[in-house]
Formats: sequence, C-alpha cells, structure tokens
Amino acid sequence: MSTYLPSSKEETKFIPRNLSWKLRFKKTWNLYHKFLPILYLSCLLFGGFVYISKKTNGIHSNDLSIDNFQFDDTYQSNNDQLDLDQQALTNLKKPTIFEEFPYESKDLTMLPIAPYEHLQDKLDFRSTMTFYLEVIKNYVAKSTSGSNSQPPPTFSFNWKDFVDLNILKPLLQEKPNCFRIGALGATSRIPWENCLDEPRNLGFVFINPSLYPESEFRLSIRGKSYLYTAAPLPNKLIFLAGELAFVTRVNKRASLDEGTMIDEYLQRKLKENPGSTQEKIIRTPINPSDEIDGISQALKRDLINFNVEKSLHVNVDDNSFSLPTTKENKEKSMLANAARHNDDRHFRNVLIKSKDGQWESEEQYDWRFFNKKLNNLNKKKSLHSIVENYLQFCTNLGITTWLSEESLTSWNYNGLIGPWEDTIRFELPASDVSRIANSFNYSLIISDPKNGTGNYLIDISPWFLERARYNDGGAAPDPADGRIIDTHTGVYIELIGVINAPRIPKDFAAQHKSEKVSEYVVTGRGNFWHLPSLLPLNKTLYEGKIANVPKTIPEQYLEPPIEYHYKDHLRLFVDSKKCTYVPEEEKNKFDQTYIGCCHDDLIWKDYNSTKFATQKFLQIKGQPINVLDETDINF
Ligand SMILES: *[C@@H]1O[C@H](CO)[C@@H](O)[C@H](O)[C@H]1NC(C)=O
Ligand SMILES: *[C@@H]1O[C@H](CO)[C@@H](O)[C@H](O)[C@H]1NC(C)=O
Ligand SMILES: *[C@@H]1O[C@H](CO)[C@@H](O)[C@H](O)[C@H]1NC(C)=O
Ligand SMILES: CC(=O)N[C@H]1CO[C@H](CO)[C@@H](O)[C@@H]1O
Repeated sequence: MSTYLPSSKEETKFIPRNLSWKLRFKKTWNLYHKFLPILYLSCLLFGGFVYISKKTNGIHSNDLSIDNFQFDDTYQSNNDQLDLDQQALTNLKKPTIFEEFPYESKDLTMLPIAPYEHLQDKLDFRSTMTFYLEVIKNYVAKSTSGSNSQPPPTFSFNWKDFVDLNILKPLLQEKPNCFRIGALGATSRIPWENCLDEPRNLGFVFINPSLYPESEFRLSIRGKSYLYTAAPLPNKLIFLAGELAFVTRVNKRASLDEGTMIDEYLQRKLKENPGSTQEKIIRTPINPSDEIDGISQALKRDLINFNVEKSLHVNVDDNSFSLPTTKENKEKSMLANAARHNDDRHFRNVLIKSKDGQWESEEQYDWRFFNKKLNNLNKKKSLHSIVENYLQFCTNLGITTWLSEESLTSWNYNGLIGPWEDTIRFELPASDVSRIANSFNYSLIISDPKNGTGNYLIDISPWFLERARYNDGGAAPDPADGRIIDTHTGVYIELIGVINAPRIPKDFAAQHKSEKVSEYVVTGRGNFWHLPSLLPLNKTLYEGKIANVPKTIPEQYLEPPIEYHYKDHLRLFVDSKKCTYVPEEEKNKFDQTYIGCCHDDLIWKDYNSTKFATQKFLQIKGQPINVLDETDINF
C-alpha cells in the first residue's frame, strides 16, 4: 500500500460531507477489506511506468542531468488495490446541492466534486488531467528527493472521465432495454439492429459499428454505449510534458468518483497547505498546468531543453524498412487474408443518414467516438490538434515519421494542412510501426496541458503492414495500418507503414534509373519510394510543430488542386471562388482589415490563427532547426 494512502479511519475524514454515495462506497470497501483479504493476494497486477527523456537519435545533444533516466517497462508488483464492485455505486453521480458558479473566466476548471452547477453540463477534461498529473508529480518529487523506493504509479481508468458521455445521462436511471431504446430518434417502432440487452449497466449496449446509415444522434448513442460498457481499457496512458513523456499503465476499471484518487488528492493538498480546509480546497479553481510546473520543479529543469543543436536532416537506417519473416508473421498473413474475405475491417467510419432521409454518406469519423458531423472549421481544429500531439509523441519517444506525399503539396507552400485534405496520413518505417504496435497500441496520448486539453487513442490494426509486405491491396482489409483518434470528436489521422518493396513496377524503376529492388520501399496504399529520393528526411515545421518531410516531393504532388488559390499576402490557400480581387493597397495593411482578408470572416479567422506558424515556416524552410523554433508559434 502506498505510504500516502490513509488508514481507513482517517479516510472518512476526507469524504466530502455532501456525498453520501461516496460513503456507501467506503463502507463496501471496508467490508471487503475486513472479510476478503484473499482478494488482495489475488490482485496481482502488472504495473509499468516509463519516464523517457527524448531519445537522442543523434540529433539532440545528450544532457547528463539526473532526470535522464528510464524505468524498465516490464516488472510486476503486488498491487493491493481492490477490485471495485461496479454495482455498489451509481455512476455519473455528482453532488446534489448546487450553487452558482462564482468565477468568470473560461480558463478555469474545478474539481469534479465542487458544488457548482456548470460542472454538470459536460466533462471538463482538465480536471481529470489534474488528478492524474498530480500523482505523477508526487511520484517524480519523491523519486528525485531519493525518498522513493516504490514502484511507479499505475492508474485506474474509466472512459467517462476522458470522453464526455453525458448524452447517456438521461438513460442511466431508466436503463431501457433494446426494445425501448429503439424509439430513440425514430419515427416508428422498429427494432434497433444489433442492439444487445445489458441490464446491469445501461440497459442496452452496442458492440459493433452500424453497417447501414443512421442518424447522427443514433450513431452517437451507439458509440457512447460501447465506451460506457464494453470498450476495453487503454493499455497505457502517455502524458506529454514538454519534451518528456510519462508512460503509465492502466490497472483496473474505475472512474474518479468510484476510486480513491480524489480523496488522496485532497489529502495531499491539505498537507501542502496546512492552513487550508477540505471545504476550501474543493471550492478552489484548479489548473493542470500547475502540476506540470510542479514536475518541472521536482526535476529542477525546464521540460524543454532549448540548447539542443539545430539540425536539418534526419538519417533513417535502411534496415528499419525490413521485418524478419517469422512464424507469427505467416499466421498474421493468413488471418489478414481471411479477414479481407469477410470484409472484417478493423477500422470503421460512420455512415450518416440525414434527418429527412434525403442523403446518406460515409464520413471520416471513427464510429466509437463520433458525436456529430463538424463544420469545416471545427474539423480542421480537431485535425490540427491530433497532428500536434502525434508529432510531439513521436519527437518525445524517438519515433521516426514523415508526411505522406499528399500532404506535401500544401506543406510546401505554408507548412499547413491544405483545405482540401480530409484525412492526414503519416508514413513510418516498418520498425517504427512495429514499435508502436508492440509498446503503445491502444494507448492514450494525453496532451501537454500547456498546449491543449485533448486525448488521442493510438489504434494499430492487427493486420498492420500486410498490404505493404505483399504489395497487394487484397492482403488485408484495411488500407491504413493505424489511426490516431481524437476521442472528443472521432476525427482521426492515419499511420502508414513503409517496408522493403517485394517488386517494383517497370516504369517506376525506369524513372529512377535503377533496377535494384533493395533500393525501393512501398506502403500498404501502393505508393513506392526510391530510397535516395526519400532519405535523408528534412526537418521542418508542420502545423507549427517539428516534423519531417521526404527529401524530394514527387512531381505529381507539386501542383495544388485548381479549386484553391494560394494567396501570398495571407500565406493561405483559399477557395478560388472567393477572394478573386484584393486591391494592392489593402494587401499592405491586410493584417488589420476585413477587405484585405478577402472580406470573409472565416478566412480572416484562419489567417489570425495561422499567421505565426506560416511566418515561421517560411523563415526556417531549408534551414537547420531545433525545438526553440516551435515555441514562439501561437496557433
Ligand atoms: C491493438 O489493440 C486493439 C484493441 O485492443 C486490438 O483490437 C488490435 O488488434 C491491437 N493491434 C495489434 C497490432 O495488436
Ligand atoms: C531537403 O533539403 C535539401 C537540402 O539539404 C534540399 O535540396 C531539398 O529540396 C529539401 N527537400 C524538401 C522536400 O524540402
Ligand atoms: C483578427 O485579428 C485582428 C487584429 O488582431 C482583429 O481585429 C480581428 O477582429 C480578428 N478577426 C477575426 C475574424 O477574428
Ligand atoms: C501553442 C502553445 O500553447 N504552445 C505552447 C506549448 O507548451 C510550451 C511549453 O511547454 C510553450 O512554450 C508553447 O508556447
């Protein structure tokens, strides 16, 4: 048992007085504690915690500070936390007496047990982050002060603390079965296909995507019911903090209001502020960035090392494109083939039917996390945040990745996602995809709270690399090897593995004047690269973050689509139907004027949010860069 866990007597002291459900839980807990010590022993759980300072990759200088240590990722520990009885609690229950929210600013968040009304409307992910980061801070502080011989923390997890499931709230009391739920968003009583009765939790659950078009509302309910009851817990939680990544394991399913994290948090805060009271702490605004600052203080260093050498190129070992043919690989190929025959895809999008039934379409949202179809601006925002976090994840953990061909067109102009791009793809060498699949599959990337408030699921297809390995689109059902999904919107980017080409098309070989198969690599989408025109990669900025691009841009990706024009003064692509004429004198002061910004508020907004990133991009293009170059970009 960790030292800061209070004895059970003390514990009741920290139970907020107005939370009777909490007390009920404690009682149950104590009962177990008394009568079932055997349960403790049986709860042998794995725990792992890696704290990794950026991989050097030959690019960064190796700093020798004490914090540059790494935990072994695999060890066992006796974890004496109790398996919780889900039924002992009412989920999503919060305080019952509410007060007006006394604070003005949108920048504030509160503990989920604070008695303020606004907390009930939706999930504020910043408060979840605060609890988790505080545990990490506490661990790091103990480790660096030498007073810690304990294993790193492992976390309990419930999707409802990470994804807003409040849409299910009205259903939680009634627990409707599939027959009754069929009426939701319907015009007549038709049974809802593939619904499963599930009386213990929500009443019903869907464990599969819909294969026929449904309304947005139903699609949202479907995904949420899956997350609420059936979705597996993520394997690991990866907390990004500057250049660091704290990789922690998840041990059991329990939400914040079921577990002891809130109590422990309150107890530690009371210890840190002896003059305070529990009531005061519950009512004080919190900020996850404070915990990040605390980690930095504990480590006695900035979370970013600005003194790393600037560099222009990234070398990639030719060997990283090959994977050994093992027995497991052969088995994987067979399974992939069978899955392809049954159209058993790993990734599914939503098929949306409009309210009036006039149109249906497949949209690029992962079915499990879909809420609603976003407008272009919000979809772009979501894509931007995934790209940002994915790139930071790769940089911090030393994973090599680069922009796929299609994204180079727009990148080449302003370092941004083009307005015509629906999905962004990143390519990675086979060995890096394998590393993600083995170490980080089905893990959540949690953004640096200084840079955002999202979390992103890494999901690698069980048949990754099969299409590439055989250069055969029929070798596996999914063209993409992996997805990084924004769990708050369902928007995703795709990961594409690159592997030695088994054979090469004649004209491609002729174009590159080499018949040597060993000089070519291929993706599962059938794109070939001649290694000398791919490597070494160039370092650059993409969406304001450090990224890599291939050495050359294939010719067919140099020209932007004709539907868009590049406006030099805005450093943006705009719809060619808009902004046909901007007077020269307006261009000089376009920064301030509506007319200069194509007399279009959306374009103006777009310009305002991207101007620092595009300016920096053009400045550094072709120059060596380091992390310092991304820090003054305010996206
Ligand atoms: C990744 O995790 C998901 C969810 O557990 C699983 O379905 C998938 O097969 C895994 N992929 C790999 C490569 O193991
Ligand atoms: C990469 O850098 C080299 C010079 O080091 C340059 O010739 C090449 O054009 C760059 N490639 C891209 C795609 O910018
Ligand atoms: C863009 O920024 C300018 C000046 O900073 C501001 O006056 C203008 O209202 C902003 N435009 C939009 C659409 O937000
Ligand atoms: C866009 C943004 O907020 N970037 C910030 C991300 O966090 C680092 C520090 O951790 C800041 O320097 C950046 O300005």
